[in-house]
Amino acid sequence: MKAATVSVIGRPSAGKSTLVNTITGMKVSITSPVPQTTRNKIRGIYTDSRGQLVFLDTPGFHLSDKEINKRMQEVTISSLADSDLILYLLDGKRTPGKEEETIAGLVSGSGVPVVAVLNKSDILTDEEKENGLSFLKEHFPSSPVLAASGMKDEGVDEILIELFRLAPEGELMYPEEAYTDQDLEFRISEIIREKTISTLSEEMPHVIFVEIEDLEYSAENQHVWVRASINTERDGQKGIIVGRGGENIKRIRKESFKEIKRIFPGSSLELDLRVKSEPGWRKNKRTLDRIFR
Ligand SMILES: Nc1nc2c(ncn2[C@@H]2O[C@H](COP(=O)(O)OP(=O)(O)OP(=O)(O)O)[C@@H](O)[C@H]2O)c(=O)[nH]1
Ligand SMILES: [Mg+2]
Repeated sequence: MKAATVSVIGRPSAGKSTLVNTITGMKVSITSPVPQTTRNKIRGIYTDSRGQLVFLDTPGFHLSDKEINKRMQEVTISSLADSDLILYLLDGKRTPGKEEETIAGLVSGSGVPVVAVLNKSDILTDEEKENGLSFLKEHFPSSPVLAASGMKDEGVDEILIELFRLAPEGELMYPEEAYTDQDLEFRISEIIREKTISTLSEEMPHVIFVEIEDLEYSAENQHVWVRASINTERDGQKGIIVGRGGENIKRIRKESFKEIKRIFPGSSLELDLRVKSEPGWRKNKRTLDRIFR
């Protein structure tokens, strides 16, 4: 039996969370077209007859001195220290620059065995493929270098073959049927955050965080009650979340409802969403401590 913890590392929007969802066959980690969606270390667990791979989906590494970015960088760097293997994803649609060089340096300098993947192969031109693969071969001369599309599930089996090949022998760390270890509150708050992000334009996703204020689950009555807040950074941003005539918040609620229901099949669900503001939260140590717990 093989068993390994695998950090999934790359720039924001490289497709890390999408790939982890494809591999586990579950919605483990939220995704969006907006960079810096993932904020925490999210475990996605894959088990088959070869053994078990515990993927750590990480926040895309973004060079920035802002407090929140530094917290996200810490999450990513601490994942490297916890891992037996690294799955490095390069977004073939973006030309590598200083940020990519920094990540490649962190990864190769960690001493952890690497599988290097050029991602989004489904939309790359031949030239982009060639450039991406030569970047990876140059930076990881002794690692397997592959091209794949996490979204289209192309080349993903080959990634698993290489990861299992490099994985150490070991016992399962989680039960065979496990696919994540996230607690219920966190999963629900992430679903609401994803649905909120998907209704917003470019910059707004970065100014929100979601908190579960109350969660009651009665297995006996098959009833779930959730009260959550969507928090913005300024008072004036609340109206954008709510939308004209409450149109936006209704959509967020409806989409969140559908997905939260999937976690509790057969139960009835009450979902109460509130929009609040917590001015300057991205610089507030106590709020950041709650988010990056
Ligand atoms: N064409 C294509 N698009 C992809 C692929 N993988 C991910 N995407 C898209 O790229 C965007 C970012 O995907 P995510 O999985 O959220 O990326 P991430 O690396 O987790 O991003 P952060 O959490 O922000 O670091 C989304 O719009 C995805 O649909 C892929 O293989 N091909
Ligand atoms: Mg992500």
